[in-house]
Amino acid sequence: MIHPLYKKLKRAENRLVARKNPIDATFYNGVLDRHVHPVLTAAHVPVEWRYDLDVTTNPHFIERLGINAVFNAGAIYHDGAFWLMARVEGTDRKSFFALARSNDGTSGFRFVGTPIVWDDREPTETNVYDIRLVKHEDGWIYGIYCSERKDPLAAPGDTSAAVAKAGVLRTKDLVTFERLPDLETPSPQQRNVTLHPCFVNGRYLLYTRPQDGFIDTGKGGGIAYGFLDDFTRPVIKEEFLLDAKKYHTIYELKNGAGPSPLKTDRGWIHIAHGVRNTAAGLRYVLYAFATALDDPTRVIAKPSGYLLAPRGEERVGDVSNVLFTNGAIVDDAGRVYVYYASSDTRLHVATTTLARLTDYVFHNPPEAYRSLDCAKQRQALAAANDAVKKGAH
Ligand code: M1P
Repeated sequence: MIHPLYKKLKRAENRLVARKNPIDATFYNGVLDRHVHPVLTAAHVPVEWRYDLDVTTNPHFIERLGINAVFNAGAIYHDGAFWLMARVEGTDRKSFFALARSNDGTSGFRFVGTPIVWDDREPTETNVYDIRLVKHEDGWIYGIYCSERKDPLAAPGDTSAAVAKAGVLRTKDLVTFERLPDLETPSPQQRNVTLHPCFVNGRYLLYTRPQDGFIDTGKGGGIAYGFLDDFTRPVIKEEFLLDAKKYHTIYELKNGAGPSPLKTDRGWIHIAHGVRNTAAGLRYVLYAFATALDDPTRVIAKPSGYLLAPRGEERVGDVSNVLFTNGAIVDDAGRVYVYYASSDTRLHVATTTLARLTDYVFHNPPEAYRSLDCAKQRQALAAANDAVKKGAH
């Protein structure tokens, strides 16, 4: 018999899913609109994935498998709906992937099916997270994610040294997932690997993030790229720097590619994360740049500063002061949905259009790198505005 408390919890879950999610009128930057509520949280995870409903085996209706957080989701438009493949983290610290679906992309996301599993061909794989979904022109939907395992070379007693690799899944229907071998790259560790949706000179183009250590990128200089011929034997022989980390920028310490780049009439727009250190710890923000349509390995525009930074309640969570994105969708009308997580705890959406994003990336001034030059940028803007105001009178 089902426990009597089940209905109460299920009603609360249904109310949460049914909540409308209007644009947040308290925020404006002309580029993106934030929405009032997170699109996914731990409380969105179905009661059935957390509780044993049977009153005889669970008389106290105890949550048997708790959820800690839902964040960093891959995203794709498929079969007439918006799909998120979220990082769902249990109270045991393990993440798994689960699909949530919505009809409008900003509200009504409901987990469907069951947590995703596949043929286990990497027995050392311990934790999985941050999948990037992309429909490639070869006909497959690829999911590239961080596959983490204990460092086999860890010194005795070191129980936290880890190795991050890029794990690869592919599917045609978001139901059955085939696990392909881990991506091999010159860098000993990889996180934040993203696939370009088109063949480039007949090859797969991947954006990588070389790193020496599990956390520190070390001499890995920033977001890189490399080419691949065959996903069943995925070896990138050489990595080339695309977008370097740089002193006294919002991506001074490290950066990483976000979703697969978005095609516009001016170039491919990339939304990435940049990390700097502060006295209060690392600060992760989102920034954007564009690569050339005919050569997505060449950066052609990059506005200065961040596109989106943690704000209000977004600033607090398991890993505070973090915004991170690995999923975005463009609909047929050119509306863009950027799914971003805050503080490794919950998932939000910000919406815009390709036209607005293009204007931002190509017309906002580039980084000036020095305070005096930044002040001169603003001086020039203020002077130009004085002239505009005089013309208006
Ligand atoms: O905790 C913030 C983020 O840290 C990592 O990103 P990066 O490799 O760029 O430092 C990832 O673990 C990511 O999941 C996490 O949100």
